Amino acid sequence: MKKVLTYGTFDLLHWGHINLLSRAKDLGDHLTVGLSADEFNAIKNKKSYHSFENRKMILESIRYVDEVIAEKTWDQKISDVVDNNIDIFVMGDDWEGKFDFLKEYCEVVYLPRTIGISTSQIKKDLFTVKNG
Ligand code: C2G
Repeated sequence: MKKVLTYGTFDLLHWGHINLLSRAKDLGDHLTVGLSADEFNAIKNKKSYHSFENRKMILESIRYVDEVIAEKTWDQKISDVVDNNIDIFVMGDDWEGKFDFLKEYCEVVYLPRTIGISTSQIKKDLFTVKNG
C-alpha cells in the first residue's frame, strides 16, 4: 500500500484544498493529512475560523482523506514520515523546495496551487461585502 502525507490548516475548506487532496490521493492508496493544530497556526501567524476539532471532522468526511493527525511543530515531519511508513510527501508548490530534506526518507512532490481561490481571499471578500 502506497502511503501519501500532506500538511495544512485547511480552514474554510474550498475547492483549491479539494484539488490538492484529490491529486495527493491519486499518487497512492492512502492519504494522511497532518492538520495544523490551533497552537501551530499561531506559530504560522494564522488564525483559523474553525477550531482544530471541527477542521479535523470536516477533513475526515472527505473521500480522499484516510487519516488525520495533528501538526503541532515544524520539525515533526521526519518522524511522521518514518512512523507512518510514508512513501510520498505532497505539498502545494507555494512550498516548493521547503521540504526537500524529506527526500532522504520519501518521495517529495510539490503540486501546482489552484489559482483564484484562497482562504485569505474568502475572508477579504466577506469583509468587503459586510462593510459595503
Ligand atoms: N492549496 C492549493 N491551492 C490553493 C490553496 C491551497 O493547492 N488555492 C494547498 C496548499 O499549497 C497546501 C494545502 O492546500 O498544500 C493546504 O493549504 P493551507 O491550509 O493554506 O496550508 P498551509 O498553511 O500552507 O500549511 O507544514 C506545512 C504547513 O502546515 C502548510
